[in-house]
Amino acid sequence: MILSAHSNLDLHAALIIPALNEAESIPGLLRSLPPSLFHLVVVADNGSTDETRELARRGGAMVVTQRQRGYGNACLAAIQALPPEIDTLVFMQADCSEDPADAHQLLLHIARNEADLVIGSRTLGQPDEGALEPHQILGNRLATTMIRWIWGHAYTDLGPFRAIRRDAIDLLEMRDRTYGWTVEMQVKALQRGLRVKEVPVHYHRRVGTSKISGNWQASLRAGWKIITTILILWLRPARRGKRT
Ligand SMILES: Nc1nc2c(ncn2[C@@H]2O[C@H](COP(=O)(O)OP(=O)(O)O)[C@@H](O)[C@H]2O)c(=O)[nH]1
Ligand SMILES: [Mg+2]
Repeated sequence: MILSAHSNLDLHAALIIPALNEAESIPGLLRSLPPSLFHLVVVADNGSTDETRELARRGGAMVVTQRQRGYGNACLAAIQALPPEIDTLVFMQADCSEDPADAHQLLLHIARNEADLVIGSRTLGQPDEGALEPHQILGNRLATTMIRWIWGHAYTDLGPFRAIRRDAIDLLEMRDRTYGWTVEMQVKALQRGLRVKEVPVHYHRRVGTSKISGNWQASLRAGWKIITTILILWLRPARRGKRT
């Protein structure tokens, strides 16, 4: 759905919301979006068995469905479905843990041409108590420390709430199909010389059931994927063709 012909930042930004079984949170989230910030809202679903898609459509979003499972797959399908006038992408979770109003801060650095990728840092934003699981905090610390040792850049978070210029994400040639997506973007941005910034964002306890951090098996899988993605990008930086 076209929400506005132009955002007040003079960007044509699309909000991409990967969603898996988020019927509890999607309607409220879509209602809470700032009225003129996004040119287009895309809900990227692959495999929801609840009413996520229907509720997203009813809430005014464009729904992209993708047969192949995985967080990265959903993001890639959403990007492929974007109309040509979109120049900036914002990724946000579907679970109301992030504050859509913070997207303005993310986009500001892009609109001012100060950054190509802006990460919403939950660490800098002092998350609500219990919003981040202890193993998430630890895993984030481990991953960001590895990135600092290898590439010399001190990220404070791998938070999924972020904004990126469309030409920048094209340059990154994103490949990851699952939970290595966020770290792949951050590492490749350093490898390919993009201007990266972080801004503090709010972080709340989610609405509905967690698919990753609230499930120990999924957490282990995601953690392993993040660490191996970092190591592979370090050891084989030119590996572009193979999809993971
Ligand atoms: N389309 C799609 N979305 C996913 C998938 N896995 C997680 N998500 C969404 O990605 C976001 C992050 O997942 P979430 O369960 O909140 O993980 P947590 O924040 O670590 O607890 C949420 O909006 C999920 O609905 C997936 O396989 N496909
Ligand atoms: Mg979440």
